[in-house]
Amino acid sequence: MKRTLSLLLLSSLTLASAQKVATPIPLGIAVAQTSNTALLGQEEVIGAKFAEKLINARGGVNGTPIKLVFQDTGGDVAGAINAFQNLVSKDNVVGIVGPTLSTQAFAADPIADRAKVPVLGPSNTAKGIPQIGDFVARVSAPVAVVAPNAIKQALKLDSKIKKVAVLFAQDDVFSTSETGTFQQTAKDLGLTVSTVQKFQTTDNDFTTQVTAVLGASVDLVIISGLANDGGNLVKQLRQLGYKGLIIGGNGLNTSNIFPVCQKYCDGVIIAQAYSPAQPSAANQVFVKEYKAQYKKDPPQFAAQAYTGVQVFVDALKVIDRKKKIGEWNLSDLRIELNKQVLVGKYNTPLGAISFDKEGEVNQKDFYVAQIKMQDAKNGSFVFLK
Ligand code: 1QQ
Repeated sequence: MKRTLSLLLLSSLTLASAQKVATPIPLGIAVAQTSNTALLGQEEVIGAKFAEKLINARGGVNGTPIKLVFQDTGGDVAGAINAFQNLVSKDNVVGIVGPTLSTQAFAADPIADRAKVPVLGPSNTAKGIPQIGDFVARVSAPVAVVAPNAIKQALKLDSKIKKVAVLFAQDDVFSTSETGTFQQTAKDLGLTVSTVQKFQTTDNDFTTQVTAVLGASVDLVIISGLANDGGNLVKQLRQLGYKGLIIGGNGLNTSNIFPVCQKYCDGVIIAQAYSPAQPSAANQVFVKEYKAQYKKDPPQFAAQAYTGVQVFVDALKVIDRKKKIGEWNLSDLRIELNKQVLVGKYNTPLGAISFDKEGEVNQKDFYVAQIKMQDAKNGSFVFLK
């Protein structure tokens, strides 16, 4: 099995080295278009497609259009591996924006890394992602940087908070990483973590965990999970009588949880790596055009996926000025693209960003939003000061 895989990889590498880059320039998008993870991935599809449209309307890569190649990862590791293998060996993309989850990234990114295909994680926020390999970077700031802002904001809203309950999905790498940050931050801010409860992303019934939370009489509940499980947990906490503040992690960071927790989503606090109010010219143009098309503000995952595509395109433009993209061998271009991504500076919807040597994003501005539900179906993320 291993041998067949490496033979396959070898033959695709040999092919790639002989092969020119196609026109339009193929760029891979490997995110969750199906499964519960699509609650998160859907916004990435929208953001990436929107980037393709805007970028090509402005001349693509110095006159050469790009073409996104989508491979659905689904919500699991096997789906992500399959999507990455297709993009690397069949679709001959120059780079990959994906996957949706950190859990998937730890399994699939090494495939691209070994084949020397640059990867930009659009939403992988667990500790250790850029360290997967030389060809792996991310535009999604890590939980260590983003998550603490939510607790600080909760304390601004209620300075009397003392006792905290923490819940996390133990089968998800991101959730496990994020809860570590949440628990450490709570302690650093002088709060007592009264109970730590575990669940699975596949769970639907949280009676056991909610009972423990209620028994601990806490003033703040912090949830690290994904959209469907996280949304159901919020709903059941409220239905069983929890009245205090709730912080949701990045896995709940989408209006797609509204149909899950409905009116009970109201008041949930979520830290943000993106704000529509970010004042850069790049963001203001992005917001204006996004609103014209979708009649609402862009959400974080759309902005991050857009940024992933933009970073690849900006880097391709620099390379193209030295030697036309169509004249490169695919395997050489992939290596050059990885180098250029890491040294460039980008004016994006996330503000001005760059990368450190390992591929970690350097980003300045972070935010916190609170969900406001108008009724059981309609709501919005209100950014807090
Ligand atoms: C990760 C995440 C996800 C919850 C975002 C879609 O941050 O898996 O790292």
